[in-house]
Amino acid sequence: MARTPIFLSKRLVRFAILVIVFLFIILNLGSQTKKVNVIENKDDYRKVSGTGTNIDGIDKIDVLKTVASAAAVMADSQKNDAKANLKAGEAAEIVPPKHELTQKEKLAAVEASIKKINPSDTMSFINQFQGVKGTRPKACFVTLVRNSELHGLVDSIRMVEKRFNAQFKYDWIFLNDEPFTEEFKKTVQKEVSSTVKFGLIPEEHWSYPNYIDQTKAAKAREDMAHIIYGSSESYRHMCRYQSGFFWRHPLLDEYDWYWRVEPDIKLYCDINYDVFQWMQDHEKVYGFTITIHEYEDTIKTLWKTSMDFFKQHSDYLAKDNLMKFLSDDNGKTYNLCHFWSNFEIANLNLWRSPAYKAYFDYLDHAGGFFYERWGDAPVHSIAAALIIPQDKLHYFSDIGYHHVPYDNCPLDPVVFKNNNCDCDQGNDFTFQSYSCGKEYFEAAGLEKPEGWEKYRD
Ligand SMILES: Nc1nc2c(ncn2[C@@H]2O[C@H](COP(=O)(O)OP(=O)(O)OP(=O)(O)O)[C@@H](O)[C@H]2O)c(=O)[nH]1
Ligand SMILES: [Mg+2]
Repeated sequence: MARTPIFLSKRLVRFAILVIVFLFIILNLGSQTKKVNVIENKDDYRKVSGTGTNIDGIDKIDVLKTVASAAAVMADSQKNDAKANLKAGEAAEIVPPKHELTQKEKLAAVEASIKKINPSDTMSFINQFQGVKGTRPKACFVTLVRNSELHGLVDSIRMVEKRFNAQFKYDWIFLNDEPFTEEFKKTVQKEVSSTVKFGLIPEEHWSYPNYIDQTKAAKAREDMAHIIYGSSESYRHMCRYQSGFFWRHPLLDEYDWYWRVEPDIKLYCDINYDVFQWMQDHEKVYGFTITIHEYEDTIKTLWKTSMDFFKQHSDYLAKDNLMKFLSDDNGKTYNLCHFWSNFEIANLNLWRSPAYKAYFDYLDHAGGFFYERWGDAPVHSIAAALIIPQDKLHYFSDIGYHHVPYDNCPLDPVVFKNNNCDCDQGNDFTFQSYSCGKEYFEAAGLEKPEGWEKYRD
């Protein structure tokens, strides 16, 4: 009889320990979930990822630490979980419980899946992220802009909202090499009907890499003062950024598609269908509205440098590429044709591909963004025309578009009428001789619209 109370109290102590362990696990799991949510919540993700280093007072390193400590808490709680099971005598062996992947495990899974594909085949790289047909694509607008361009930007936003986004509501990301002013942010937020995100560009994406000779770059700017933007330093950083970095901004990580919009552009017609969905469902990669010839003086060595790269990496060339659009002599010389990149509706994974990253890196080391004035338009165009098959490119003949001083005005009378176009077909640039529309139609084997010659100047 005297033993019973001791036995009972031992059982009570064991029970109390179990309750404490159980509570500990619950609390740990609770705190872990909360921390992970901090970066999974869209608004907080915006705060965290805005600059790559620091935005709105939150340091990215802190976030990584949060992820790491959340993973540690998770691992601890799993150990405790297993221990608790054993204590309760319910499990004969320790079976790790199912859990959400940690950040490290997620990265390892992505790396493993990349290794499985052929890294030189850009389409197979892009396809692994391809959304299911009919589902809404992960897409956004992206605008690189200065605070001083607010007025022209509002005009552009109003056009895009009226003609497209009021109906389709895609997020809009604004990027700047300087912090946006409160006035800028407030005004833009009022104009955009969907989620708006503001990002500061990390300094390492908008400065001289250590392999650039800045004295040589300064001399080049002096020598090129007679060329448009030839003396501008910021224009060169802008072109390099649009070529090699905007798609690396953390704010774009969650998207597969973007539509580039600049201040002071116009959309002349209604767009009654979801262009991102159309691109995704038709398995297109790069869409444009205007083609044009480049100023030769700005890209004196771009073609030679590009061809040197592709000679060393011929495996990056797509089989059915669009070399004919770029060159009239099978690659020997550049005919200066390119897609005008102030408008682009494209798949971000094109630029994230091993081929494009290696190409950009090669160009960047050659120095022409600073020693000449290489534009992002010919750089994007040469890559898009060569590393993906030609049927992955799409000319949006139905999107009425204006960037000073040229128009894409739909020539098809049905499109013009049905989409309420507000432009002068006589001004359409597509088949004028300074454009490269004729070259594009011929290289891609497309039939030119009836009467196209009458638009040629
Ligand atoms: N934040 C920032 N944005 C810039 C800078 N320079 C250009 N941009 C943006 O980059 C895009 C391209 O610049 P633009 O000046 O339009 O270049 P462009 O289209 O070749 O020349 P334009 O014919 O003058 O329009 C635009 O969206 C600009 O707002 C800069 O120094 N800082
Ligand atoms: Mg512009």
